[in-house]
Amino acid sequence: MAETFDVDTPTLNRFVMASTHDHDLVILMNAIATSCKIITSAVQRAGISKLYGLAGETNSTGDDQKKLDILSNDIMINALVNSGVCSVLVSEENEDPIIVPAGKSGKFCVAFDPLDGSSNIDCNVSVGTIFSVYERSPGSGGTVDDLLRSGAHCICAGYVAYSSAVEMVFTFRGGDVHGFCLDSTIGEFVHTRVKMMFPEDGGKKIYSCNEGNSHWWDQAIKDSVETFKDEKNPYAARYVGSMVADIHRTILYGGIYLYPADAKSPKGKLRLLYEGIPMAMIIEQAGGIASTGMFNGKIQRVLDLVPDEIHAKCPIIMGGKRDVQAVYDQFTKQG
Ligand code: AHM
Ligand code: MG
Repeated sequence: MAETFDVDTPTLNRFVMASTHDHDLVILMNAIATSCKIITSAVQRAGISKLYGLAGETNSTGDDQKKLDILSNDIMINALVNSGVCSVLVSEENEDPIIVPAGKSGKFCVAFDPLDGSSNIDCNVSVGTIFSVYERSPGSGGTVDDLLRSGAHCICAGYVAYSSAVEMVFTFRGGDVHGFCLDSTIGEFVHTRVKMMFPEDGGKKIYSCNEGNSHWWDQAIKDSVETFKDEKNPYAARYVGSMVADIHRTILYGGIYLYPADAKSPKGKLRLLYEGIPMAMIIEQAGGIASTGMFNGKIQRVLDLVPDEIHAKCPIIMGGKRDVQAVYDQFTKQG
């Protein structure tokens, strides 16, 4: 059979241009996509370029930074600062926000985790980039307060999975969720998944969490996971330990991902601005539920939380309705 060659490639750039009349947003998405292509190159050549291992620094949360963490962070900061459309950047790798100099400043505020899944970097297991985009508040010249707002103000969120293929998934506020695969032969992300939605019937029965923490979990979380291990029809346990990979699988196959609050980490582990909010927006707009579980005495949407600082943490229970409801049922039982 003769090979077909696409002369009308549906690229990410084309999709963004068709989806918005905001030229600055087109520039921003282009800068993010370009950063992720350069990070792809760094991730794929890490062994050859001797980029595995620690850089000898710690990040905002006190974690040891890997060489690839720092490199990916520099790649994103340089692209976003020079895009001319950003005023404030918050990165997992920088304790303080980055305020873009006046001459290059624009209307967007971007929070990102440049290379999420740090524990998987050195063993060539999937890692990812996560980002959320806010617009400056009216009248603001761009301060950190523009980002210290709930997910209701997030205008665009996405992630990129660096895996057997490189895939970007993103959504504009209120829109559908779309997936784009990086075609290395043309260096472009190509639209491959249109309107991503959780499987209607709940999909595969999969639970995904670091069960090594179960000793510190609340009873309701312990009971939920025990329920998933039903002896007649047990769920499968799948946990990569890279949020991007675990969430991507959860949307595509179904199931539930949990990183709950526990006695050791009462606010959970994951960070609200560049892990919780962007993933919650994608999950909800793909038809799932993104909840905190029981947090400060009530069950809340992750998108309703307001960060009190740029590296604020949040508990996360995300997935299809069938499976998150099973956890809610255990909270109800516990009263
Ligand atoms: P990181 O940003 O330092 O990589 O931490 C976030 C990661 C998530 O990708 C992942 O879901 C989680 O931490 C794994 O944590 P743990 O190793 O405690 O299971
Ligand atoms: Mg990280």
